[in-house]
Amino acid sequence: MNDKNEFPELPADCKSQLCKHLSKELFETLKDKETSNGFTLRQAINSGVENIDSGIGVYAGDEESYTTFSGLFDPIIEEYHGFSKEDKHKSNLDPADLNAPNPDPDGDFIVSTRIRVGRNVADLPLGPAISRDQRNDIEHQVSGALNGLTGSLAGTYFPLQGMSEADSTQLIADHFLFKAGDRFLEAAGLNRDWPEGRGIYHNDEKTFLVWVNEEDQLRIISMQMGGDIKEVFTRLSNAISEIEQQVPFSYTEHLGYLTSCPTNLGTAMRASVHIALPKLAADMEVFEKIADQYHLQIRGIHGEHSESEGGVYDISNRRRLGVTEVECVQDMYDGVVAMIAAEKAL
Ligand code: ADP
Ligand code: ILO
Repeated sequence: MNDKNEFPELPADCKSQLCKHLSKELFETLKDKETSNGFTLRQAINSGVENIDSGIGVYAGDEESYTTFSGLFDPIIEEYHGFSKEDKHKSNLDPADLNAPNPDPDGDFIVSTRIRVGRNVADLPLGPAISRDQRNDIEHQVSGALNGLTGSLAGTYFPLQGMSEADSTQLIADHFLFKAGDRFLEAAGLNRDWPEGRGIYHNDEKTFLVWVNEEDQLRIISMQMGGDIKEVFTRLSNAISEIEQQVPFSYTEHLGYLTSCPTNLGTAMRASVHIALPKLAADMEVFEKIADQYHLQIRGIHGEHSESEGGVYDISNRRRLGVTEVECVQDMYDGVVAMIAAEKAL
């Protein structure tokens, strides 16, 4: 590890957004700045410096990071979301505006559907710069609000601290819980004091879940088996408005909902299906072409940076900022319809 005040020499074949946009000159301009929470450029880039296989490589410690280090964040945001400094974010969580009849009513292709949003509590630092006490206070506040939910959203909060290894392993394998020890989050300072302050809330059916104090302070999740995307979105939209009445979220006109990773800004929404497309996946070039056309990302089924299993892929919207929540889900829906048609034609 080089001296943290020196420009990090990254390998020439490094493909991350950090490597692309952090010149030595820019580093020199930003290296002595810090936000009012004491967050520095070196902290913002540490994940990408320690993990040279990062796609992005930077994290914000607070709202101010996005302005203090705008020389680095703005071009990354522009390239990832196609969103410029002058643009304003927009929001629409109304399920009535979504056109998404089940694209696979017989269940031949879609295994499950999941839509999540990230949220962070207003007027507090984001995870990379938060203190242990602040994190624990958030857990207290958020779990209290969640425990007050009623009807189909009613459930139980399970702190990670004290959870048995067998329970957490099962929850992770079943795609409900986040993994421990992610090296990208570790280097971003997001795993400090682990597992204290972290936990998961879910209803009995595990169709509504909230992750507390992972990469973002809240990840609000709606999921179920099959391809009824509209039902999943409707549940999520209701849950967000219930929680928002009790927990104020960090939001700006320009960047929408603030998140620690710039890829999640705006709607902070990732709408995905796990879908079996074995024939299409045999020709990755065609598969990726359809994904690009509908602004979609292809992931493996055990989360980001994982591989596919048995021809099943995680297909999700790539754009999150400058588009509404309805548009994010519509991107995913339209692309999935096109992929199913391509699979059937093969
Ligand atoms: P994120 O939480 O940022 O959306 P990850 O890619 O890390 O992203 O996924 C988190 C978890 O959610 C993983 O266990 C993953 O397998 C699961 N997951 C994502 N999409 C679906 C889906 N459509 N159906 C079932 N599980 C899913
Ligand atoms: N820091 C990681 C992940 C970036 C996008 N994904 C998430 C979960 N925020 C990287 O740069 O590859």
